[in-house]
Amino acid sequence: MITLYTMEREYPYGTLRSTNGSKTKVVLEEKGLAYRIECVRPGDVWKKVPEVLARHPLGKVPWIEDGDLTLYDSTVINEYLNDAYPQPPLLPEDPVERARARALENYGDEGVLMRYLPLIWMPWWSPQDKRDQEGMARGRTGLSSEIFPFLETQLDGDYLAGDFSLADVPFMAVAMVLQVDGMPVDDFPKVSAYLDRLRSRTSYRAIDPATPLADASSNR
Ligand SMILES: N[C@@H](CCC(=O)N[C@@H](CS)C(=O)NCC(=O)O)C(=O)O
Repeated sequence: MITLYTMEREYPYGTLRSTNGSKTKVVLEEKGLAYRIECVRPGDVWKKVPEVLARHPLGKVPWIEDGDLTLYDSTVINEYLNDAYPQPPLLPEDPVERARARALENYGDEGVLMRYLPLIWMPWWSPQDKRDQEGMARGRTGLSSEIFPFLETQLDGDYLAGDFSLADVPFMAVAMVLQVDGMPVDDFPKVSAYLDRLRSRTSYRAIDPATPLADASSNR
């Protein structure tokens, strides 16, 4: 069975999960793979303790264990899962469409999950009086001034690259964060419908802030 090492914690307003760990969880769910979660203590990640660095040389989550393999980085892990467990395929067959899907995945990862989303998400893990409200506002402004206008131009169908694919996976984490944050997206009708569509997928249940830790995986 695959083990996913990630950060997840329950709060009165919902279960908060690592955005990158959630990317991998979504793919495990979409593939119908059996897996278990090992919660890594946030303090051990922030302090880069040797036990974390031994599995992830950058001292981050997620990483997975699959048999003898230990593998880190959500994008690399998701590509591995798609190669090792091909059904259902999560990338288009055509090389050009495949490359386009990967480029959009990179946009979600680098442009959103590494830039604007942490400004909004990390404060939710702290008490309200300790949250950097200005940083949160900067994160929301980044989404509404840069990311969502671009996505509006990319969303012609239900998903970013044909059927649901790895390109959509980072945006599952965006859907999760905004469900807790409540940032309005009404000015972007395609994005708003897209985020609702992502939330209606069965795999979303495993990262839904309304799903408690105890029963988050539909595959266990
Ligand atoms: N590129 C990595 C990024 C991983 C990442 O930044 N994870 C966050 C949690 S969502 C983390 O561990 N942050 C702790 C740190 O950067 O010190 C991936 O896609 O897995």
